[in-house]
This record gives sequence, structure tokens and C-alpha cells, in this order.
Amino acid sequence: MTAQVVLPVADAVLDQVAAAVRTGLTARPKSLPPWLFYDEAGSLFFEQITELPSYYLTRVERGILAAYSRSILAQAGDKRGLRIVELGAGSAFKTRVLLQAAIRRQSSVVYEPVDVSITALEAACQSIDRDLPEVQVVPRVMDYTRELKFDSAGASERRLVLYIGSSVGNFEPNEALHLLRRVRSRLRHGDGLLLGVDLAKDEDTLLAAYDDPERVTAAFNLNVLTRLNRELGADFDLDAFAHRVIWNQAASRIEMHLESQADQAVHIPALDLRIHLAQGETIHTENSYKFPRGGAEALLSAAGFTPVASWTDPRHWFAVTLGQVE
Ligand code: AVI
Repeated sequence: MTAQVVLPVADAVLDQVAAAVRTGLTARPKSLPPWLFYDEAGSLFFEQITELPSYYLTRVERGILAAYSRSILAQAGDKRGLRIVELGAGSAFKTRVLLQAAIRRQSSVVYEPVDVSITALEAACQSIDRDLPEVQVVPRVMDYTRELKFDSAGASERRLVLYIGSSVGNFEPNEALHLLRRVRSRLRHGDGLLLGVDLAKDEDTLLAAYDDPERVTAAFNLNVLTRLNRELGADFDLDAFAHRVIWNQAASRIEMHLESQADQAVHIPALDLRIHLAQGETIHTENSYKFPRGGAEALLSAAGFTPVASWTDPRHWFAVTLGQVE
């Protein structure tokens, strides 16, 4: 059973896009924030990425959740009911194993998926309604990086917030800490946060995950320019940019860039802005931080949670770690 999805004000989103693009493209080096990827087409590209053979993250995390869902839920809650909140839920595909385990444990469960993409939330609601009718879905169209409100929980309920999929890795370390502290401030004693992080590993595996031979990640990266052309009237020529991926060992992060293939000027009428790009100059579009083992525990502790357990795969490629509010 699903509550109604509330549409955000489109003008407010457009203002945020305009402000972010002006800041990023007038800075040196040029950059764009990764949240711009997720328009309707970008969200679909991302769904395709999660199924690519080289993009191991989703598959490995799903394997961890499938293998350990019972033990995760046992650690997260006592015999009282758990409400499951998911930040950046997307299609909620990975979450199903946890929801199924929760139904086995407590016969029904409330699931609050939070996402900025209405399309992704609608798809998630429909498929969960169809396949898991015991789950009461309470969707929230919300940008959790700007606002964070949860439905009120009963006194006897515990909330388990899922922040999985390595999404925390797309924030700068100080922003990630700030975000988790904010989540912590909304929770009560006994509530938990389940954090999924990608772990540092050999460079070839990391590069392949973000530079697939199918070129889906390239299309995902370039789609941000299509979005600026459509929403701000810009005249980016997509053929004049190339998808570039770098492993920045010192910072322990994968970087995605769009590299200008020529000296060129781009006009963005909605911002009354003309920018110049030299051949080889890049627009930095995303960082994806890779954690050392124990890094998630350190982050959770710094944010005010007590790390209680962590689960990983046999190669230690990915970790899912539970922090609790004492
Ligand atoms: C959403 N996020 C965790 C993805 C990642 O791996 O950093 C976004 C992505 N970028 C390129 N491929 C996937």
C-alpha cells in the first residue's frame, strides 16, 4: 500500500540547477555537482550502469545483503518493529532482500524510500506494491542533502536508515560527515544507520567500473550536458567532449571528468553566461571515494553513531556497516 507521491516545485529545482552551474562553470578548475546527473534520462542510465558486468558495486553489495539480511536486522532491532527508511532509494531493487527478511521477522513493515527522482520512486512503489504487499510504502520526494524529515515513528518502533549503494562516496569527506551527523540528529536511542561503502582495491578494477566498454557510463556523464542544453538553453556540442576517468590514489577516489576536445566557447542563455574551454581542459563532474577497511566505522563514530557490526564479501570489495544511536 502506497501513500501519495508529492511533486516538488519545478521552478525551485531550476533555480538550484542554475546556481550550481554558474558556480561550477565559472570556477577554476571547472566542475559540476554530481546530483545534476539524475534527471529522468540520467536515472535510467544509472539503472543500466548497476547491471554492467564491470560495475561490481551493486552486485557485490546485493550479495552481502542477501547473505546477511537476517543478521543485519537482528543487530538493528530487538523484537520491536523496525521502520526502514532508505536515503536515495532509486529503484529500491537491492532493498528487497532486506524488506523480505523484515516481513519474515515482523510480518509487516513500513518502508520510507526517499529520493529526488519521482520517476524512480514511482517505479519502486509500483514494484513493491505488486511483489511485497506486506510492505507499507511511504514515499518521500525529498533532497535529503537539503532537508531531512521522517514520518513520526511509534514509541515502540525503531528506525533503521539505509544509506547503501556507496552514495556517501559521492560527497567530500567533510560533507559526508556533516550529512551523517544530520541523520544522527533526527534519530532516537536504539535507531540505526546501515552504511554501504565501496572499498579501495586495484586500479584496473576501479577504472573498469567507471569506464565500461559498453560506454553507458560515458553516456551518463555526457547526459549532464544534454540536461544543461535542455534546461538552460546551453549549446554544448556533445561530440566536442570526451568521458575521462582517473584513479586519484592520494585522495582514494575515482574522478569523472568531461574533457574538451577543442578550444571552444559555450553559451548558456539562461545564465547570460559564455564560458571558454581550452583543448584538454576538463569539467570535473564526480568524485567517488573508496574507503579503507574500517573507514566506515571511523566515519560512523565521528558522526555520533556506535559501530556495532560490519559485513563484507570474500574479496573485501565492499562493506555494509551498522551504526547505532546509544
Ligand atoms: C551513485 N554512486 C554511488 C555511483 C558511484 O559509483 O559513485 C554513481 C556513478 N558514477 C558513475 N558510475 C556510477
